Amino acid sequence: MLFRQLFDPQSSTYSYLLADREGGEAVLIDPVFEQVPRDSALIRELGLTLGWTLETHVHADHVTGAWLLRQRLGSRIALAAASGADGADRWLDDRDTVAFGRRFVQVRATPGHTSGCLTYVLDDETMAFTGDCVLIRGCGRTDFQQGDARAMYRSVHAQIFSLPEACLLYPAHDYRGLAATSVGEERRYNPRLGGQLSEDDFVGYMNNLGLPHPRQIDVAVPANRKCGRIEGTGAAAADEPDWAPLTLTFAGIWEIEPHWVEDHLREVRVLDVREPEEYRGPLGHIPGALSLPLGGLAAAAAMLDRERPIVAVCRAGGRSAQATVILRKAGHERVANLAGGMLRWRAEHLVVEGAVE
Ligand SMILES: N[C@@H](CCC(=O)N[C@@H](CS)C(=O)NCC(=O)O)C(=O)O
Ligand SMILES: [Fe+2]
Repeated sequence: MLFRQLFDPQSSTYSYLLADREGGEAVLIDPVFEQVPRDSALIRELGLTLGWTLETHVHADHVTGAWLLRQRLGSRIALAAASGADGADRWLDDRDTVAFGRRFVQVRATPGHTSGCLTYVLDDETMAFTGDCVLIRGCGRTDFQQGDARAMYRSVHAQIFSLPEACLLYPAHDYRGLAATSVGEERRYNPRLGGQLSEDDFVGYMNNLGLPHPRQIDVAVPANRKCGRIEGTGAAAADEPDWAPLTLTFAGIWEIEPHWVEDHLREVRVLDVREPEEYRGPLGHIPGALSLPLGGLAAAAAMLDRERPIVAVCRAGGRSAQATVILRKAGHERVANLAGGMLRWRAEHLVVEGAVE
């Protein structure tokens, strides 16, 4: 199985990508709206097909990426029947299973933080995704969204602490940068729920947390009750370039396909950041490309005109990726890296000047 833990620093949210390596079918637990470009890039680069997005609950602190991922990747949305949300493709109940290829997760109803909270347990019980029920040495708050401390205590003991000791637990958040825990550890050391602590001890603890409400609650809850559908944004996030069909890589670089560049050579400024001898060398260069080696780019960036978008190119696409970072820092917004550099340009037999055949 393929497994990735992904983090959204704004809301301290973890999303989890699980996939069957053989057929590439994947599920993504708790995607974050702003991270949809990143997560889509990873799914594409790993060659996966996203079958389902699975919500552990209606979040109060960030908007889910479920709806946007359905728009872009055709994934389907599943969450608890008890969540009270609208617009899902499947409504989940306790002990349902959701398959991805030959693998599946089992659904466990773990109300307490909200009345519609779910924990997803991997088929072999080696991992469980607890949402805001069990956190690492903590638990989700119970003071809004039909939160109920008694229900949470019972959920944790019946549905999570009953899993094998070695089962790893992955929460929806961690505010200290910790990544995972295990059933055995939390049974012993969870300061609210572990050891000999009783239900009444737990309720006393939870009634005295005194936490401020999440900053995003007024935006997040209404949006998440519609599975992350936000009116007015269409399918595109605000900061996505529209001057060409660019692709964001998981490394965070906006790339452009060589064929598009050849068809639009007059509309862009091609910036060749190789050394002068490479520019004049056997690979040749793109007609009209301006030679400006990477080492001198930061100093010269301000002088480049902003009329045309810039396409950076080098031998294989590595130095030019760094060039796009430098150009953006210098205030150029319409910038892209030529995917695969001159090597791919030549392999695709595109127009070239000064090459040795
Ligand atoms: N400072 C965070 C607070 C987030 C928050 O309250 N998180 C909820 C989960 S939605 C929680 O249960 N937190 C438990 C805790 O902070 O101990 C924000 O504004 O987003
Ligand atoms: Fe939450």
